[in-house]
Amino acid sequence: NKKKPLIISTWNHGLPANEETWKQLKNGKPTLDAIEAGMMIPEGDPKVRSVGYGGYPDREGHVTLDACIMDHNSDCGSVCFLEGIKHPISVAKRVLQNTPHVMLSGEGALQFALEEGFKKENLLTPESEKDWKNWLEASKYKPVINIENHDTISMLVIDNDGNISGGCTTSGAAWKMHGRVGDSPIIGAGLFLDNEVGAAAATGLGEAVIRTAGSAMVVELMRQGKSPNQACKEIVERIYDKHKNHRDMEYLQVGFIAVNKEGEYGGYSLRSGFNYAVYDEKNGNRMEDSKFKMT
Ligand code: SD4
Repeated sequence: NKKKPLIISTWNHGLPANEETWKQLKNGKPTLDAIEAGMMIPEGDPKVRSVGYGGYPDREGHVTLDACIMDHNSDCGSVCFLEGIKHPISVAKRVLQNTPHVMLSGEGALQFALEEGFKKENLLTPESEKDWKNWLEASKYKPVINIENHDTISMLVIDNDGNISGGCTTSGAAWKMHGRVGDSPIIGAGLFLDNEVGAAAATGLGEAVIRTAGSAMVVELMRQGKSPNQACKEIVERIYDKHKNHRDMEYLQVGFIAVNKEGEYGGYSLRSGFNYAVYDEKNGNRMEDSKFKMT
């Protein structure tokens, strides 16, 4: 297809991430390195309170990170419940490249990261610590829909060779229980791709995405011939049907982005306010608003 390369990333913080990934692809860097470099930008930005350094902690004050990466050979690397490492996407890439496994968690993921030369640092910024202490006063767990227009960053890439890869990184739901892992590091939930078909990734309330194997289902619908937009919409409708009488409904937001092998892309969310950054040769790097089911 003539539409390559193509990069699509969730939320406003997708723009600077796309910018870096595009630059690296144009410089001939390996696709996974390009994805990693792009996603490191929101991870390292303390103003982004939903990813990496400066992310909101869990209810015990721990910033615990989830990330994954997947390439066109269906090789995957993932870390979850990782503390003290600023760039979990980089550790996920090392899991893919340097271990016989797909996923490392918690202490084991940290041990691996340290062995790989990563430095342990404090990721709880004074701002996030202050917000956590404020939250503790009422201690009411009610996830915020479209949290400051960022949430998880998920990125899907069609590279110079037309191959599909993707990544996902997040500090997870603010004020989650200690040990909680969301959809973002789970291949099939927060991210899935099949290089023959396309790729999909999620943002929003991870529990709902895991319950429905969200990203894997979007890819399967594209395999059956649905467009990226149609496939994302159908899975959002399914998530709505499964949750309309569920306790999570009052704060439920989910959004998907998808690309197919032809270079078509799309997105769809349950509630309004979701957007994604798209970068291609023809139109450059820009934000697009997602279609949605309800306000
Ligand atoms: C998660 N999808 O961990 C991520 C991000 C999030 O509310 O915080 N959602 O569920």
